Amino acid sequence: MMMMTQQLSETKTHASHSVQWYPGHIAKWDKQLLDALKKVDVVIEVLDARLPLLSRHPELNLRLDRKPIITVLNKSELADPEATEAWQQWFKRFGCGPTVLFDAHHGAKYRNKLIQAIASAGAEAVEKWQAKGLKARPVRVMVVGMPNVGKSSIINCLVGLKKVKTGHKAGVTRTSQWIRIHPQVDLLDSPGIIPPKLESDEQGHWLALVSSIGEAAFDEERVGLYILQELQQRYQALLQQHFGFTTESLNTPWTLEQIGVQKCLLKHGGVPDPKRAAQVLLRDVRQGKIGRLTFEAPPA
Ligand SMILES: Nc1nc2c(ncn2[C@@H]2O[C@H](COP(=O)(O)OP(=O)(O)OP(=O)(O)O)[C@@H](O)[C@H]2O)c(=O)[nH]1
Ligand SMILES: [Mg+2]
Repeated sequence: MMMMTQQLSETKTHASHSVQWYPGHIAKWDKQLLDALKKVDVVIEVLDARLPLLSRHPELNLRLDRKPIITVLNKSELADPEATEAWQQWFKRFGCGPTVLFDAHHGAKYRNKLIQAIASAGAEAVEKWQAKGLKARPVRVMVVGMPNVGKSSIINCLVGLKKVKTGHKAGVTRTSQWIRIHPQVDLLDSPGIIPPKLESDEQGHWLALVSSIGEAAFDEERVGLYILQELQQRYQALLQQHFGFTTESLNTPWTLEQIGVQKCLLKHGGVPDPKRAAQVLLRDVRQGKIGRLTFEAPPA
């Protein structure tokens, strides 16, 4: 968290309680986003199904000017199914349009549903276009979302070919391009957007966990310890099983050193290595090795 903290304190001198984290090309994209939004009929916002609200652009809806929005809950195969059900109900009540579950690693299964959702969301725009006597054109759609939520992977599923560069780190996509995904649908790939305001370091920790914040911007040990103790409260049995914690330790907050001991991640002299423990924890949570986990619950 060192770089992030540095940046946070710098920003705090300008606006107290306002935490900003803005890598160069993502900051630039904000203007590009506004320009691109004007060119499309439908917007697909990709969220991480494990962190739906924190991975949502807080102001996107305001900028849409009543354009239809489709919310895609991606990486749904990694999320807790019960929590996902609760989130779907929540989006039905408080969302801005249809919600589509997605798993871009098995995109063929989900592709048609998303294409259908785009077609029905865009139908009104196409009708208006034709009513004006204009030549028919495909529905124009763009994909937006925070870094690493799976935008490019979803586009690859829609296109059916691996045309768009994907990656496991934040900020892989740096330019935009139109892609015809269906005879009647043109799709614009877009770089990820990071929420311009992080209210707290804790939000930064969760975003670091899902790799929406680049590795260089956070301290693995700090994030790891926070995540470990939060997940202890929500998924204690799964973590206990995965790391072999003893039942006596259930009532005290777990530490990275305990993971170090259990997984033999030791430094010289045989003392547990908290940094390597944090790396193992974050990797295992990210990859779903501990189980299907969701990191936030719908607001009451
Ligand atoms: N498990 C799982 N991993 C996924 C899914 N979708 C994408 N990923 C992985 O998440 C990482 C990021 O995917 P990208 O498609 O590059 O994400 P992006 O939103 O385009 O990222 P940026 O271009 O950095 O903004 C890659 O390692 C993908 O393989 C999914 O549904 N399930
Ligand atoms: Mg991308």
